[in-house]
Amino acid sequence: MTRFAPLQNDLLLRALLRQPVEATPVWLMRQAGRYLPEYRALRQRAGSFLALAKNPALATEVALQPLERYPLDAAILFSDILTIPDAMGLGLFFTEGEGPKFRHPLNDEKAVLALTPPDLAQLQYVFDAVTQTRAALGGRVPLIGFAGSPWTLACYMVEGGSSSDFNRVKMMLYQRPDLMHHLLATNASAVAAYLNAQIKAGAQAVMLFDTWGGILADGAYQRFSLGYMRQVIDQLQREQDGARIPIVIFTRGGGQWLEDIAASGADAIGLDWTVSLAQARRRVGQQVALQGNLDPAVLFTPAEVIRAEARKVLASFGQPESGFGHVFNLGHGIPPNVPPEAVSVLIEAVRENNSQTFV
Ligand code: 1CP
Repeated sequence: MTRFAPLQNDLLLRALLRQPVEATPVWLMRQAGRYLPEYRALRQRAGSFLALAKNPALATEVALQPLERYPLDAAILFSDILTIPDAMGLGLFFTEGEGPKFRHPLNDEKAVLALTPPDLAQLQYVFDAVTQTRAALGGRVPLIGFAGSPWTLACYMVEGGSSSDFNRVKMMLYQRPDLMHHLLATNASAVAAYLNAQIKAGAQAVMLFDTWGGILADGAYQRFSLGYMRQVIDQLQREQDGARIPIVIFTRGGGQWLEDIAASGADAIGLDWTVSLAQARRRVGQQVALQGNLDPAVLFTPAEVIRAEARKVLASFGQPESGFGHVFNLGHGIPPNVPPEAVSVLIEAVRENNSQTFV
């Protein structure tokens, strides 16, 4: 017996598994976040982003905020990909306007070799947020859990924060591939254990964010990013309470490697806006579902442009009778200064299309 209320809207899960659906499900990467005034108010009350993310009750409240405004077909855990390196002892902190930073980045060989997967007890606040969010949803829509890819985590761990060129991490990859493989194998074990704990806590689908996979050379991508995502997938629990847990891989800038990603064992590929859904479908066939891929910049344009661009994305995937497996999303996260009304226009446009094409 499951501990949670029965799922009333399983469109997302069916679309990710390429089962028939009566409408295209829609959710948006970074749907909980700074573009919402109610998020900014809660973050101010909590004191910081990390105070929100480390408090399961507040994280639950934030995860539900976008669902109070928009008829979305999924909720996503409110957390961050950098919780894992934080729990490995790197000391995550945020400086206003500068994004994430680590107090103890991996500066030398000794630091890399000393690294071990975290004690999951250190991440209990994340698993509690999963369980509390799932319970608060009451079966309205499924809850997506997530983690960073081993490579994307390594980028932040070696650089000590974000970077414009990721030179340090690339130098390590080229000069000391042995060390890089050691780091990635450690991250892969950590990510697999972390996602399995999220699944046990109540996550109904999981997504790997490979935000920086696209900066790698062809060949290096397969060895240093995709190979380790595959290791993660191989270790994941694929069923919970009798339901299959779909896995989504999102490599930003990964358009040229779709065939390789489709063969990774993932159920779905998240696409950025640089590849058309039509082309992606021709290349991967019925192997995987596709999630995406409206350019987030469209959210800064007038309503009629948003509607037209949303229809183009839906038309690019094609009509439902020619095969299922599309989850409407953006090609990357919602930018922080998007007007919340633009998101309403977008979601309505997707819904309207549903009533016209699904009969
Ligand atoms: O309030 C704030 O100012 C903090 C902003 C913020 C938020 C809202 C950060 C810091 N993280 C998050 C939440 C978050 N991060 C979510 C859950 C919310 C949702 O999707 O609704 C998710 C899925 C992430 C994942 C994440 N964090 C990624 C992968 C996705 C992507 O956008 O590419 C990455 C790269 C991060 C690192 C990170 N954390 C925060 C920021 C600003 C960044 C990006 C830093 C950079 O640009 O390199």
